[in-house]
Amino acid sequence: MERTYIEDACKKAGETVLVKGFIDNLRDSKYMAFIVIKDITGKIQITVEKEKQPELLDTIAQLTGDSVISVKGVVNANDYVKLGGVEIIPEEITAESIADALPIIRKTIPATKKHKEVERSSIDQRIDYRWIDLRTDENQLMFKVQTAMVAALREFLLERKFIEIHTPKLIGAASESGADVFAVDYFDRQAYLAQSPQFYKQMAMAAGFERIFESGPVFRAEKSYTNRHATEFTGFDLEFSYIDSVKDVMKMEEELLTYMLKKVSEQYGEEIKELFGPEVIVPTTPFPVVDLKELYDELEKNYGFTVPEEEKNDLTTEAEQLSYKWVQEKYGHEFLFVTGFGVEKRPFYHMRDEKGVPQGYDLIWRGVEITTGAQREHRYEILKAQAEEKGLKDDVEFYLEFFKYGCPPHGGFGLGVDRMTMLLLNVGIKDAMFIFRGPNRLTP
Ligand code: AMO
Repeated sequence: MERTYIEDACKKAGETVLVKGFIDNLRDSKYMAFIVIKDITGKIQITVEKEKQPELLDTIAQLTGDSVISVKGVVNANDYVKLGGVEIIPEEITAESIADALPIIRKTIPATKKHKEVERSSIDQRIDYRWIDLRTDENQLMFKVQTAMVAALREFLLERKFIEIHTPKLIGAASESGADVFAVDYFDRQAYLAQSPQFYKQMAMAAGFERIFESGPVFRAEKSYTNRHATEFTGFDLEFSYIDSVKDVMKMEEELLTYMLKKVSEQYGEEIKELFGPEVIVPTTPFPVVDLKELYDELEKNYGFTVPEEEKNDLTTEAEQLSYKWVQEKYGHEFLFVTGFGVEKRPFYHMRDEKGVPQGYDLIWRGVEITTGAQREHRYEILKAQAEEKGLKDDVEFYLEFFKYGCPPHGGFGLGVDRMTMLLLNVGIKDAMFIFRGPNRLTP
């Protein structure tokens, strides 16, 4: 017999179905056994009246929480069943895999008259057994939401003539900063893990692709122990040609994110609210924009927040967080474009205006940076001089070649997929990643 997904089985009252999944809950009492079985689409109760079905008792006695079972039985509509008013009266139960007692507590178990509260395991303990942790409704929803998020981004771009590319992750030179790069042995040479598809996104512009995007792994050798840094994360990067200024890049990004949030809200808004709490807010366009200097002035004026003058060429973490309060109060918005960063804080490939200001931005969502974007310098001589000014020469020679044989003006940005997931659901980055990678974490 063919397997039926549980969400479909729930609609088949009166029919015999075969369902398969993990045991989500098990209550085995003297006369009755109630087994809640869960697959990726939902949960359903299996109700056993023991007297009527003595042939099932041996199997039921072996079962433990999280064991995997197959159940063949008749779907029965029953208003007394709390879980959706439907149950399965089994004919056969097969134990496919019996689970040992679980090594982690996935959710706090509230105190009862007889037992004290059992505290939830820490995120690090849960990551040790991530596959068990990932079985929760919350975690499974998280990855369905992430799928919808990335699918919406892709959909938006495909409709606008973007081409999807896949660039190498083993590279010969650092693109962002030499300090944060992982070196790996590459036969008799040294290679690096890509910190960004930056150089290759731009190569695609020189190749006349006009509009490209890539979703892929990004590696950063940063010893950061924050709730928003990982040493490997998923980047969603795009680049497009024939722009007039960085404003075109910002416009593309705000339209892209608005589209994505609308899709996520329609598909999962209610479930997200129910399981994680936050509302999915579809933003209005245009997003607010502020110059870095003006932002520091505003933060000082409104909240008495100050930083030393020499730090005002970059956005500090505290300022980033506080900017959320400000943008909400001033614009009733969750997003904020920040422009006007100092040359010394931006990569050499950002185009600069006549005053030398890099034509780039950071996009802050709910107080956390999710993007860096910019118009790029596509004029060979200027780009070469900017690279030299940053002390980069031989390493970027191959990249500079991209601009020697014709290259349109272009720009683009990079989004952190894990950061977006984390901010959307109000969890930490370790929770938001399938498996987190940090300075102390290389397994599982
Ligand atoms: P940037 O270095 O700002 O820009 O990275 C782009 C986005 O990637 C995410 N991100 C991270 N996420 C998790 N852990 C980290 N350690 C981490 N570092 C960055 C953030 C960030 O905004 N080449 C440019 C992009 C471009 O100009 O197109 C770049 O890599 O969400």
